[in-house]
Amino acid sequence: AGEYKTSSERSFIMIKPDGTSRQIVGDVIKRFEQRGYKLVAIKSLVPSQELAKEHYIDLASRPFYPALVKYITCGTPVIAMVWEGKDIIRQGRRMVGATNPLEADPGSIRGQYCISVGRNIIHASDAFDSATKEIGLWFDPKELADYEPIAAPMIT
Ligand code: RTP
Repeated sequence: AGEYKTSSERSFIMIKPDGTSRQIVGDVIKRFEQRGYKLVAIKSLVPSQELAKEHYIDLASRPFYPALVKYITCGTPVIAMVWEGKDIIRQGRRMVGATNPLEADPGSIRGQYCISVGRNIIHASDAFDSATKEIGLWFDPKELADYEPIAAPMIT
């Protein structure tokens, strides 16, 4: 839903507690970097109940909502990130893979690392509107870097 931006499009990508435990943080970052995306914010935190509930507010009426909030706030940190670049919202969803690991492409992150919908290791915004909301929820504007990558290597 909503409009898609091009090169400055941003998405909220979060490694969930089971992803942190499984030590896939480096691989996830590497996949997005090597695909060509720019990391504009990253932090490790244990989300409060309030934050987790608000993040998943659209699912509040679903039977699994309490368990979902408990999982996200279990005490193991999540890795909250903002990635930027062409089509990052749609590409991020493809790279993460389908919600149900049984339907996740084997080359996707979920398809490679998990087997259970209730422990599906990573989140990616599903639309422009949710990306905007989630970035605002998890990050202060000051935490988002606006930069042009410098040419490397530098001689001096
Ligand atoms: P996410 O928001 O985490 O990226 O997941 P999604 O859009 O692919 O899927 P969504 O339908 O929004 O569900 C959010 C998360 O809720 C958990 N879930 N558990 N036990 C269940 O049946 C069930 N269904 C969904 C998953 O962690 C899912 O990612």
